[in-house]
Amino acid sequence: MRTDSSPQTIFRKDYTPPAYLVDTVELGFDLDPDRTVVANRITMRQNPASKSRDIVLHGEEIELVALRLNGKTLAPTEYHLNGSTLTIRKAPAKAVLEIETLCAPVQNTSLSGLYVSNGNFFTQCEAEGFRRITYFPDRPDVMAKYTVMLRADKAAYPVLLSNGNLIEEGELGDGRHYAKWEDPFKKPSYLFALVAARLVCQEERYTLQSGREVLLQVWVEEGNLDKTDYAMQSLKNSIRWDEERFGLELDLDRFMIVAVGDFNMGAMENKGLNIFNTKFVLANPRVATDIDYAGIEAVVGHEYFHNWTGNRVTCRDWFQLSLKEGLTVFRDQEFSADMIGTDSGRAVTRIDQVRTLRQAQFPEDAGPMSHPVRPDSFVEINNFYTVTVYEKGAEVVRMYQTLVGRDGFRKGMDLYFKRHDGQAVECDDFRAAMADANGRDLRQFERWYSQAGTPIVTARTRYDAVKRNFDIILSQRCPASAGQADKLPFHIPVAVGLLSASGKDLPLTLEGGKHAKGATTVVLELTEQEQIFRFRHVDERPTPSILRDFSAPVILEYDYTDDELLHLFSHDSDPVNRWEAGQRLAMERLLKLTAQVAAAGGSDAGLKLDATFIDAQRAVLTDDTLDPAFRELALILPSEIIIAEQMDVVDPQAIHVARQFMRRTIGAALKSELLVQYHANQTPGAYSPDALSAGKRALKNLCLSYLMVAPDMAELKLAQQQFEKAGNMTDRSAALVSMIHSGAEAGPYLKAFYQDFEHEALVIDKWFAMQAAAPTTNVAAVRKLMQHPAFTLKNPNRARSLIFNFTSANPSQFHAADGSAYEFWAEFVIKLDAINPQVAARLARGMDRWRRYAPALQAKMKKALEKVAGRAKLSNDVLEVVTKALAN
Ligand code: B3K
Ligand code: ZN
Repeated sequence: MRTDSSPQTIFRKDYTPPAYLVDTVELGFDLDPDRTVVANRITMRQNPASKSRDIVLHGEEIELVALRLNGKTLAPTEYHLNGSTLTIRKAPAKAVLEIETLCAPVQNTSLSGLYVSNGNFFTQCEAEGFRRITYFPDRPDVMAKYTVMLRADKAAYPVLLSNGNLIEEGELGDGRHYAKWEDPFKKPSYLFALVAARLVCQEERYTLQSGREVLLQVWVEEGNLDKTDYAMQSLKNSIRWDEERFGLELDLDRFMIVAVGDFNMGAMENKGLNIFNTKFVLANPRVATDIDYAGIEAVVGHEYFHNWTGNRVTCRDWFQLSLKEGLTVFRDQEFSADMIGTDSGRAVTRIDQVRTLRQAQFPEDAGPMSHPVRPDSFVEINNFYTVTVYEKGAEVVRMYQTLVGRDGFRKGMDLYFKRHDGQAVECDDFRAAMADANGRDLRQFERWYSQAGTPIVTARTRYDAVKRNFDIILSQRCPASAGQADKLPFHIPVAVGLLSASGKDLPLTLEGGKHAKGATTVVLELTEQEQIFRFRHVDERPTPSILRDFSAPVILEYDYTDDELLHLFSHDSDPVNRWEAGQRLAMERLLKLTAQVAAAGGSDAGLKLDATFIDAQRAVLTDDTLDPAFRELALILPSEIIIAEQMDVVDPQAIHVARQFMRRTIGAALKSELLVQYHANQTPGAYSPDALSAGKRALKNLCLSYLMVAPDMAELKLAQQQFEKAGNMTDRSAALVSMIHSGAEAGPYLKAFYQDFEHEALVIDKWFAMQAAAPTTNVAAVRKLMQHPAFTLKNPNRARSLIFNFTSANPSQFHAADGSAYEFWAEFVIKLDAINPQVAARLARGMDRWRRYAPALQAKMKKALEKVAGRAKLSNDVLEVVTKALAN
């Protein structure tokens, strides 16, 4: 909670090095839910890079019991406690601080610092949670070696874990026991972790490529041991992949993953002791979907890869967050793609990434919270764990690889570790390593880190049949974003191919280009405001395929004709652009239909969908040479959120009606083909989460959802049978969702589902989520669901499952004309803020795009924002979000 009246903005330009460096930290914990005693002994020395001689420590929500400097107790007059900083002025060059503090983990509902979940102790320190455990220079550029002594009741907390290696354990009498852990590597405080719990583990000895043997453990609550195989397998795959792709070896003898039910985000990369949201650990076919399995693989990989990109080389300050997050997301994306192994599988993962960017990052970049990949300021750092820092950050890293090639990228990574292992560095250091290892000038590339907003690349083309030249003229601009008016040109890699009339890739000769002879895709480097690129020896007017593989996170404008798009949709050898052509065809139609619905007062009477489009959809649906996963993606229409982003004034109801009309029309026109594919893509036999099987299930379930837009008896029966006979959660939940969305009586099925999974928290989350996101669920229905005994605001997964899915995945109900859902939003932002500011601030983001709606809705949204902003007691987290929303 805010203690002083106005929140402070922290600026990147104000960075100063720490006055003192820390060599060792010895922590002692006497764990008790109500009153935990923390003893902390820090060995410090003056930092030659700083002129200051003041020791500055951070502390929050903890009670200081004793403070000693070099053996002598300090009287309250010998230090200064101001808000959350404790300062010892004019300290000696060498200082040993001994600090004793108290905290109350059971009362910690923010889930930051040391807290209790289901009777067990866990910690979460990133970004600034360590200061809620003890006084410390809680900043990432202070790296030290830690020794940790844990003491607790043995019956209640038989398992005591911390970072690094277990060096001693034993009994204490009184039913208490202890464990001593030592982390051999220097680390910043945000990577500290402890767990004291009643847990069980799946463990395995694993041999690294070097021959060294390590111990791997996945810790869960009793009763969940049947759900740890996939996390363990993913961990082993991650270890192997990082050895093979980047030559990076696990540096510890022991690596642990611990699952916890109450957690603010996905997982945390604490050194040697990764703590995970149960959602990204627990899986078996009965309870987890294909998407859950893919999520586990990605997040286990992500946290493991942080061991090098984040832990061994960390961030100088929190403005550099993308240094570790953008890079590590890129690494987990490449890992997931490599695990599938096929080109088409790789393309499917790439299309998913593009969809996430458009669904979440582009709107963020165009809204009030817009910020560069490396922000210049923040009020609350927890608000900057964003899709911009993570996903756009990963795109920025991907562009290096596109510019210098895969081998060049590896050289850059090698140099980065050679230069910076054990250091806390900046995004600029990573860029310098990429540039220096490849002899490239990447100075202009820096703008991807400093300028916010999504660049718009406009392409024009001209063909000279006599000279056989084809010119692509590219220009760029970037709209003003919050706090940034004028932008300079970016360094943009634009991958391009040219298709012949028969749909074949033409071999390319780029004037002045250095590409291989016969290449069919070349990367154009757009660095100026406008540039002309000339292709020679082009015998016919080609269809350009621009921004292949989504080579840069930009919006591409090109005046494609329908015929050109249809040509690309049928033939482009680049699967991402092939999919993209289909999305453009759909989007054009969706926007027209939406305008017609709006003009007709919300009615879909008289709407038409052209046969050309339906035929193109049919062709893809029935093309058995295409990967089922690709076909599914090609047939999903752009989401209501993505359509909204294309409109000047958003009309959520009209979008919903238009999109539903289109789905219903496709469902009716392709009914027989959908049925054929539904049956052809069954996956009988034992469940396997592999990409091919998952792709078949995705296509099959998409077919079902189309058939269920306006189902007849036979189609309803199909869904019901699938629900009843399904041998896995993917098929079971897909059948149930299709029933809920069709408006058919789903009550008995929802009830049966609930009863079957009453004791599986993650499945009950799904049960809430699928109802919250259904366009048939209005705010009154959500309020009713909140009365359900299984609902609680205290568990982030549960709160998100119902509230967030309603406010962010159910736009036509969230934007109900009477504004009742906005009032609901305000009420729960406020209620959640009193429990957990980080979760509340995420919910608060739901109103970011309020200025884009019709005036009547805008006024109601503004009122809701003002209601929240006007509260006397608000966290900095929520205050920053709503203040920025109202200001920009
Ligand atoms: N580094 C953590 C995120 C911490 C979020 C703090 N609010 C997880 C991850 O990105 O791997
Ligand atoms: Zn991360």
